[in-house]
Amino acid sequence: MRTLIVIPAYNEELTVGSVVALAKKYGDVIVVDDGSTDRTSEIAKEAGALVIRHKQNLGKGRALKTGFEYALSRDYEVIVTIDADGQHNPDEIPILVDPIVKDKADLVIGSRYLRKESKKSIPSYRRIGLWVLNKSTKMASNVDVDSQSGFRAMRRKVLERLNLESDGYSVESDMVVAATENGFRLLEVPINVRYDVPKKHKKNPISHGFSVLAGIVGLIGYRRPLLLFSTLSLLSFIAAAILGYLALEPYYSGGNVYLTQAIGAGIFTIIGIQLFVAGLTLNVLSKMVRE
Ligand SMILES: Nc1nc2c(ncn2[C@@H]2O[C@H](COP(=O)(O)OP(=O)(O)O)[C@@H](O)[C@H]2O)c(=O)[nH]1
Ligand SMILES: [Mg+2]
Repeated sequence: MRTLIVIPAYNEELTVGSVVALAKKYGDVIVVDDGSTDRTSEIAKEAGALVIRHKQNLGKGRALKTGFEYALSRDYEVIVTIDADGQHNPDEIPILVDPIVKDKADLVIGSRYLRKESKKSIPSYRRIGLWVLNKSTKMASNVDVDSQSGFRAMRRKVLERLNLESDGYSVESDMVVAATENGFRLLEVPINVRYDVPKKHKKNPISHGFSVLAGIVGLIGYRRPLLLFSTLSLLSFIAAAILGYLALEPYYSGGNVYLTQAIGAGIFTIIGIQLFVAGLTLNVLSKMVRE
């Protein structure tokens, strides 16, 4: 099957060359240089990739979209995505493509969790963040996968149906949600991820984690509004209950009601009700939109 390997790259001159050189064995290679200020484009071309360059940095999501548009404009049947920073091993591309060729899956995700050794290699502070992101992706999609892995293979028809909203890193979760929603078959296969590369993460893990989480919460709000809003509403009611208790407790022990706490309890009750109503409304709307 005709395969296109899409490599999003932002300032990866140290590693993109070897990734391209190794990936070339398994299909045509396109590097989407997302406004790098180093020699990413030059080295990628030299190594044998087709290069499309964004004039400025638009984010990983947009870079992948550029690559996907190219794939759809040609007759590629399988599209692989792999990171340019050398964390993934291009020689594992056939492991991802195989289930598609054998018609066992439409979207294959390279997972760090299926093998003990590769799971252990994830630094522990990252593991916590990844757990949160995986669980919230699960809330949006109902599937529990290595939602942040950028090493994937997919059938052309998956791309034809995807309408990705995410520009940044939450694109990885977005793809999982959109694929399950369209009824595509998802499969995870074990891969290895290296953590001894020169520039393994381009963003600070905390702000990166929160921005991905914000993107995923947006996805949950869009796909499953009732779930998101009833959770928020429940939190409001809990806050109201705690404040209500603090307001009345002094009264029952012989003093006055604490007014500030009582007002707070009232406000959180109202917010809770409003959130719940908003959830119900959006739920109906999102169902209508999808029908
Ligand atoms: N096109 C593009 N690629 C990016 C951007 N940020 C990161 N990447 C690429 O996306 C891949 C994964 O990024 P990385 O920071 O290593 O993510 P992490 O390993 O999940 O922390 C690498 O190949 C990067 O070059 C960006 O703004 N635009
Ligand atoms: Mg990386």
